[in-house]
Amino acid sequence: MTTVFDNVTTGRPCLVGPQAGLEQLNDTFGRLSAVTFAHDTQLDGMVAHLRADQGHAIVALRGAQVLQWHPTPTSQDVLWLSPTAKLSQEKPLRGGSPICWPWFGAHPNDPAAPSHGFARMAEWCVAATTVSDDATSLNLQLSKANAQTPYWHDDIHVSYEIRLGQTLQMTLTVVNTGNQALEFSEALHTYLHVGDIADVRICGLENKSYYDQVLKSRFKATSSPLKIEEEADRIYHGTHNAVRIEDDNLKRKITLQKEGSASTVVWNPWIDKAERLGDLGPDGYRKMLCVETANIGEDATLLKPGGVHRISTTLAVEPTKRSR
Ligand code: TA6
Repeated sequence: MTTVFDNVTTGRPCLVGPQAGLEQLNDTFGRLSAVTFAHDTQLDGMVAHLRADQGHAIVALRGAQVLQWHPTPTSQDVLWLSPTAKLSQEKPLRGGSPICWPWFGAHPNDPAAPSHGFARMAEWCVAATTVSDDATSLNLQLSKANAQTPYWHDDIHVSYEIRLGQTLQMTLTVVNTGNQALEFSEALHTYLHVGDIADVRICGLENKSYYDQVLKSRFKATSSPLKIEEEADRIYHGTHNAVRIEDDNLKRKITLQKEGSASTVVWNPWIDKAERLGDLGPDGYRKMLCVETANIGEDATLLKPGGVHRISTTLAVEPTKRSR
């Protein structure tokens, strides 16, 4: 059995899913029922199943994309996933929490470059899995197998840790081992599952200024929690605080804590854009809401030689009593 050493910096086996195969992944990184690797027939791709106490999360190895999170066996999924999601398709999977890196939206100079960077379609390798009393973690690294992209830097090391416990924590770490600074924008583009967007309030962005990507202008939010009643595509700058999503339909509130992030994106395509996108399913826009931990544009990161940058999202869910 050959071990595929993908990331020479650590010297540890960093197994790239498709090349390593399920048997080697499970032999090397499987952790009984806490971490198993499998081919998901519905998604038609390789995924990791993480289990801890009551929680269960599913992570696609392609793009290191968290796809599902059930905090308890009976809870509704906290993340929304397109009903047409297929890992075998040569297009980003809509849903879960894709990683947008090292740019957000269109590339600033290259119209041929993929939207939201190359990381979410890239090969990631499995570097470590750990199980403790309170959490199960999966550590993935951007694989050298992507070196063919013109935006690859041999001396920039990108890793991603998914930590499943009472909460779900997703942390992107970028290390600059070279002698040139690197500037990048990024987002942990989390699609939250809501019962009905009409019954949702977004708290924590009151009175904050934002750039409206639909109206192409800057505005200041009101002093009331945000309700989505039309297409919303907002980039709030200078926001480091947590955001709380109150869902009266599913009778729960989701708290999204951020670290290392100064931008917060709120997106719902609404009716017309959802139809144009074509992969949200019937009335899918009513069931999803993106709240994204980001550093975009004026909040972009400049990582100097020897620098380490971390950005993370931590999701927590609590039931609420509020009736619809
Ligand atoms: O985060 C909001 C946004 O930039 C929207 O403008 C919309 O394009 C969304 O991301 C989805 O982008 P994608 O490339 O995944 O379809």
